[in-house]
Amino acid sequence: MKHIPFLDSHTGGEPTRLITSLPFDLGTGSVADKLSKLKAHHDDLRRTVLLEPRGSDVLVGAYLVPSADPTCEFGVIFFNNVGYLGMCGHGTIGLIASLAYLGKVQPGVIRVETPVGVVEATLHASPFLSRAPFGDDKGPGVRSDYPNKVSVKNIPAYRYLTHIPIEIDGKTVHGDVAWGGNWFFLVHDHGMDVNMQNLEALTDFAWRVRERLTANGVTGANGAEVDHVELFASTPEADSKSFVLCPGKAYDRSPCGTGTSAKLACLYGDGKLQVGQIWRQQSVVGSIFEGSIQLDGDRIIPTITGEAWVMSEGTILMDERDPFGGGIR
Ligand code: PYC
Repeated sequence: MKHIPFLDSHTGGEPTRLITSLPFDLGTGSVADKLSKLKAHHDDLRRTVLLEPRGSDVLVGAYLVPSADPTCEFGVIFFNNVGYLGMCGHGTIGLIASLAYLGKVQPGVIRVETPVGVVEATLHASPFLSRAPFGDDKGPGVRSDYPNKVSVKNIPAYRYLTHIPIEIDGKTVHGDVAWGGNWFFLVHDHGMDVNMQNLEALTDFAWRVRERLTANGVTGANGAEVDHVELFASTPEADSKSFVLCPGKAYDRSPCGTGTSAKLACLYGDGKLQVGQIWRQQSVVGSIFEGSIQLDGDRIIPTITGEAWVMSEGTILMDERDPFGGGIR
């Protein structure tokens, strides 16, 4: 029987399952090299950690790995129910808050190597947008004083394609293709209600948009699959509200850090966002990320701020006899 410790957090409602120590060696290469080895030799662990009956489609996983970049303190590889992510904004916020809970980081700047580049997280000393819903005392032996507000300076983001038409049920909608650490299709003229009562219809619509993108050959740079779809709406509570469908058909409960980065790139491209201006992006469940930009040539460097809460910690038990212990596939 193998034992693998985990720590679960959520960032604006979206969970991150952190694995701080892997049961195999991924060598000394870059985090991108480590990801290649994971894909080639150890994908079973991703399924074991995230799939039912132990996990669920909603979970995003994070492997903490050594960084090869000497300026970084950590490396991280994010994964989901169907594969691996380039970067993950909510996951990075969850990672840093979890490391703070574990006493492995202090408030300040923490550089993290991801498969798509280095991100710079700032762990703030004080709480942020809301208080923990269960009050200060979360039970015996559980620290409730760890800092949990994190800003993530992401890799450069940019818009790749503008106003691409897609036909769904005889109606044409338009979207932009943008990179924010993953590839997104951002749609505004969908006419759907973006709220919790409409989740099934939103999921169905966004999934069909994704299928159409594939059918129409709409890709990101170098033929990359556009595997995240964002539907935007207005809200009195923030600058924008969004429903984000992830590659494995689960929707993001957070406003999506990489998706908000892609959104900021499009806003900047449209002249609707200035350097230093704060953009408040709300998720379909009501959580909020704050975003702002700096410039890097024709790309933007987004910074996304949110807060994460640790929820549970435990040990994954891998019993070789269990027919579903490696996940229901
Ligand atoms: O926050 O970047 C993000 C993210 C990607 C997929 C789920 N969350």
